[in-house]
Amino acid sequence: MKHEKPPLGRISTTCPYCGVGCGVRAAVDHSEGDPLHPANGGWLCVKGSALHDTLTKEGRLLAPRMAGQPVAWPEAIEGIATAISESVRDYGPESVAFYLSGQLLTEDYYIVNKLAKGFIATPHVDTNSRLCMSSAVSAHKRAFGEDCVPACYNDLELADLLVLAGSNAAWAHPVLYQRMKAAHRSGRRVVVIDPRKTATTEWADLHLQLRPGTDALLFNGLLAWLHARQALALEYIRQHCNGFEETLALARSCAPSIRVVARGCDLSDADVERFYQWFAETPKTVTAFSQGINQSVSGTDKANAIINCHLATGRVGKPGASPFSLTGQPNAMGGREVGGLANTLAAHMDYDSPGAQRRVSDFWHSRQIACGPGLRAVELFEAVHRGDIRVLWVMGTNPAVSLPDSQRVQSALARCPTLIVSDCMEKTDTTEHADILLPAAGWGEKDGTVTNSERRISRQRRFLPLPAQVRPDWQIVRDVARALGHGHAFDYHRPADIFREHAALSGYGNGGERIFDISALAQLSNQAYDELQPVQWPVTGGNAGAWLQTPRLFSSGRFPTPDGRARMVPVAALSPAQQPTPRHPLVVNTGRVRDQWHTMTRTGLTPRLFAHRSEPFIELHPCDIAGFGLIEGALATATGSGGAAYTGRVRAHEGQRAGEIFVPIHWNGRFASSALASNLIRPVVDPISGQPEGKHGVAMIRPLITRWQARLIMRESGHFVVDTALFSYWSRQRLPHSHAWWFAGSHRMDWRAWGQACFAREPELVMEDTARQRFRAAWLQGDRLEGVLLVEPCARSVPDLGWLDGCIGMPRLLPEQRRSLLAAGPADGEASGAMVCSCFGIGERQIVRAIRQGVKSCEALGALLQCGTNCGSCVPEIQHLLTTTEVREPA
Ligand SMILES: Nc1nc2c(c(=O)[nH]1)N[C@H]1C(S)=C(S)[C@@H](COP(=O)(O)OP(=O)(O)OC[C@H]3O[C@@H](n4cnc5c(=O)[nH]c(N)nc54)[C@H](O)[C@@H]3O)O[C@H]1N2
Ligand SMILES: Nc1nc2c(c(=O)[nH]1)N[C@H]1C(S)=C(S)[C@@H](COP(=O)(O)OP(=O)(O)OC[C@H]3O[C@@H](n4cnc5c(=O)[nH]c(N)nc54)[C@H](O)[C@@H]3O)O[C@H]1N2
Ligand code: SF4
Ligand SMILES: [Mo]
Repeated sequence: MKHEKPPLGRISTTCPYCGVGCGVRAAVDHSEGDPLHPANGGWLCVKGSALHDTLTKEGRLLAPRMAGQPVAWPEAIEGIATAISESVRDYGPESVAFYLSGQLLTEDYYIVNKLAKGFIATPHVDTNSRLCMSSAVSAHKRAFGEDCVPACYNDLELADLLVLAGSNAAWAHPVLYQRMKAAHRSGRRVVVIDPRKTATTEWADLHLQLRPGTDALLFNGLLAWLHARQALALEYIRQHCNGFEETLALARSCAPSIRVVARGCDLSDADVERFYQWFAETPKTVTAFSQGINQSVSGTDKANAIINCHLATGRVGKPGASPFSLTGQPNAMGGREVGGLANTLAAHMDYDSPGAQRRVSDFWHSRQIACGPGLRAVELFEAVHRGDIRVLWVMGTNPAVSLPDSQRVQSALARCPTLIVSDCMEKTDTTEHADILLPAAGWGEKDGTVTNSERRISRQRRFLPLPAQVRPDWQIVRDVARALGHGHAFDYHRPADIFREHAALSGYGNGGERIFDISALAQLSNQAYDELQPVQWPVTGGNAGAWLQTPRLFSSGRFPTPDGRARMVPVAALSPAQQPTPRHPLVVNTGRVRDQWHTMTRTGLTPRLFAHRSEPFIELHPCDIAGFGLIEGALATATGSGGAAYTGRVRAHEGQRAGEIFVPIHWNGRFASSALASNLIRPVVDPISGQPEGKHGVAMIRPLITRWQARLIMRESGHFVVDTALFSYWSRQRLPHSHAWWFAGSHRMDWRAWGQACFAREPELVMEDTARQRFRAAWLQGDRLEGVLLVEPCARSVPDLGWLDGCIGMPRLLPEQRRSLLAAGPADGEASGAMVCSCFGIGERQIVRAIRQGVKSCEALGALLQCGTNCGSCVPEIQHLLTTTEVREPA
């Protein structure tokens, strides 16, 4: 492994966002894609490109706190150790639980898992990967015997048929998407299976816009159809698979014909047949799947239905032919390696793996080890609510936002006698409930490893100074372990010490039966660890078993099951649990937007990443907008069957199926009044994986009737606090030079007095029209604009803030600018519209104008406006505008 040194002053590290795991060359003030990293070869998406904008002290948690008061570290560590040991003494080890995250580094993850299961002896260690990958994990275990992703990224490029099931890769795995597109060649086909049109479906040769939740039926139908057409690899099945007859029988009884499948999935017969035909005739087929498959009560079955079709055609772990579960978080895979899920023990060993408990406790030298699976996320928080769990330590995740039924989760957090939260940020919906709050080092401040979707381990390296009172997660856990009296087993001085032990455990007593084996890395020197180049597991230093052929697994047809054969799993195509009723007639789909990351604790800091979607929204088909008495661009409230609500701006989307709404998962109590997607999702789970049904809630929707809508823009937000009682709706966003809010409500307001309170003084300019519910005021400091308040009877008449934000950025206003302040811009001003290209700040209206003037291609638009020429994340949207904008013929 040769160490390629980055240019002077740059450190090679890994992006902390998605599971693509792109290499980044970072310096204190700038970062760029690492051209030598095998995942991205130099590319970064818009989130990766904006990483540096998020490295601010703003909102950071900079000292430990107990009961809201800053304390010194020794006191915090002692407080935690006392809470844990008292709880163990009085209520037993199972009264202590840990809730972890796929965003922790492997070393952090390993050490918590060891402390909890091996020394406190509680099995209750689960992770947000339960909400993310656990169905794929269960499906891999059922089919292959171990949780292994057989494919590698190159397979996405080599495939002649690429099936993307429940994946919006264009937004969620943007660099992989770019790689797939760049490898496009004639004859290659792309099928996207998704109930709504997305940036990814724009690229598809065939979009199967199925009824949500019906994927298992579609793939069962495929298996039956392939069999009827004699398109199965019977010899491969005979040699390498068990369970074929039963699996086929159930598939045929659920999905006897194309007609039945098409009806069930709400697709046309012709489209279903076309997909089946393409699958039959294309040996090099990859089916990549993500949350549209996993986040379902039948997520494990859906994934197995996909894997069944690949096994039955012998397309597993071959170049360009494999099922491929795409991981979401940067270290979702690393968490699975260490055993962070409640049903696993450590290093790909389950509690019921023969000899595993003995082996792991020997290796750890622990006297008492947890002896059976712990509670999985949803059950875990129920146990907290019941009071069975009395000490809960949440690390690197924001469950108050991301778990279903957030009201219930928040009340569990509030009841928990000792809630410990480790986070980089001071204020999140979860930290709000913490009794002990620990300031964790963030990206750039810590060292360790992460593993991406293709099993590739990469280093995250530190390139920033560590704020004085901030600690990396592994160090905090080590100190607590020492305070609990386990110092002998936690004698770590650096992440490399932990990594070596983790690598050694993977090989310990592993006679070749566990594929996850990186024991060749157990002897790395500190320097070799520092210089570790991206490497795919297994890494066994030459004594690999028959199936260990990186970069792919299972190419030989041998699997890590007792008899070496894969298992096809009979799958009954069950319906989603949350079904619409007359009171809640709409199906709720939830997911990601391109430029935000989860609960926005980092991406919400940068103006650039707000430009694409600036407010919580609800997307509906235009017929539902009319049918439910809504108005596009106005506010609406969706109410879930649990009674909680989500308020957002109505967006019409032709690509939404009628009767279904889509809401983003990102907004939360820090950014809006009531915009938690999880308010619309009930905590029902897949019985096998325990993964919640995050993609299928039900709701009623009604317009939010208000008397006025207002926008406030301020240079400094200072100590401004939203008085939530005044408003039916608020949301906030960052602009390049200012902070901005939306407000809407019906209270009779004295706007002059309210504005005065916000800025602590009289406005310089005022325009008031009480009869029409209009009020506009501007605050200046000499020639500098400090802020503006605009109130209108409805949202439509509220002007865009782009021009005003530009004015706030000016060192001094020009006289004509000053005159236009209350009009929010010159009368002839050209607005740029909703942001499309965040890298160069190019808006939809600018692009549409250029298209109308005759610019015909994405490349030509790039040459003219620069849009789409940096990270490329917006190219699908530009292409969409090119196909949907009517070009005005010259008169
Ligand atoms: N920009 C951005 N990127 C991210 C993240 C982020 O927060 N922001 N998060 C990362 C993480 S942790 C994850 S897990 C990944 C998730 O990556 P994805 O799974 O690709 O993203 P989602 O938007 O959650 O959902 C994907 C699609 O599933 C569809 N879907 C819903 N129901 C069904 C169904 O029944 N069947 C099928 N076939 N499709 C359905 C939705 O319409 C949606 O378009 O993204 C990662 N990347
Ligand atoms: N309805 C619905 N619900 C969903 C989903 C969905 O599609 N629909 N998606 C689910 C999925 S796939 C996922 S992955 C989850 C994500 O949901 P969460 O994990 O809850 O979301 P994040 O915002 O990523 O939370 C990470 C937290 O860790 C903090 N943090 C960042 N770096 C560090 C660090 O190094 N150390 C520590 N200690 N803290 C750190 C951040 O500030 C943030 O508060 O949401 C799930 N919930
Ligand atoms: S695709 Fe974007 S978010 Fe994902 S790892 Fe690469 S740069 Fe980071
Ligand atoms: Mo995820």
